[in-house]
Amino acid sequence: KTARKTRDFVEKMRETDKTVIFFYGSQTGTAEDYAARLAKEGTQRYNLRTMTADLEDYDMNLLDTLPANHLAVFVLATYGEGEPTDNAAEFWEHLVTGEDLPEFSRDDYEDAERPLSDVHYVVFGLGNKTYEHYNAVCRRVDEKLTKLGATRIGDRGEGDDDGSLEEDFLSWKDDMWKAVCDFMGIDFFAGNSG
Ligand code: FMN
Repeated sequence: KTARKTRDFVEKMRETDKTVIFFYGSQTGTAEDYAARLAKEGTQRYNLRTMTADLEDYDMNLLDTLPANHLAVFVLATYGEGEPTDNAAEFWEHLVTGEDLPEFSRDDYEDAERPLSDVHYVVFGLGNKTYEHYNAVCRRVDEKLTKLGATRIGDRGEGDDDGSLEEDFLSWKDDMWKAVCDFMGIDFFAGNSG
């Protein structure tokens, strides 16, 4: 008999005492690697309790149940004609290309048009400027999350795999950590003193 893994990431965060979850949409592993690096840096540098999560392993219609003092980070690659990776396809359909107002799980919203109004998120996209739909997945996810009432922490980051992906990532993430520390109420400079 095998143990069944929960698809409820909020329950998993509660059970394992995590407050920041790094979701990745990745085909060949780059976004997954970036998510892992960010999660590790958050723990080692800023003492945050982090975990990574493959988007296809969890029920993303529970996003509305993420506590307001927690954070969801999305690290998302774009493929094809501005399409998501296979592991992000269900999330993409639910959030972006599905019905006008995606269904979430709670039934006690103050504003039914803004079901994600307690949710705080960070987004970084991986793409390549030689493609027409540059970083379309992170852009449309960002736009939709905001439209549904969620609050982005810091600026959206975008990396260009045509040459500057790693530099784009590195130059984005320090300001991102500053914004995340402000949001989480922790001292950014303490993590950068050594
Ligand atoms: N990047 C874009 O911005 N837009 C695209 O439409 C796009 N299509 C791609 C199609 C293919 C077949 C490949 C190999 C890459 C494409 N990219 C596109 C670039 C990838 O998003 C980029 O290489 C990314 O770093 C891959 O991340 P991953 O290793 O996590 O899958």
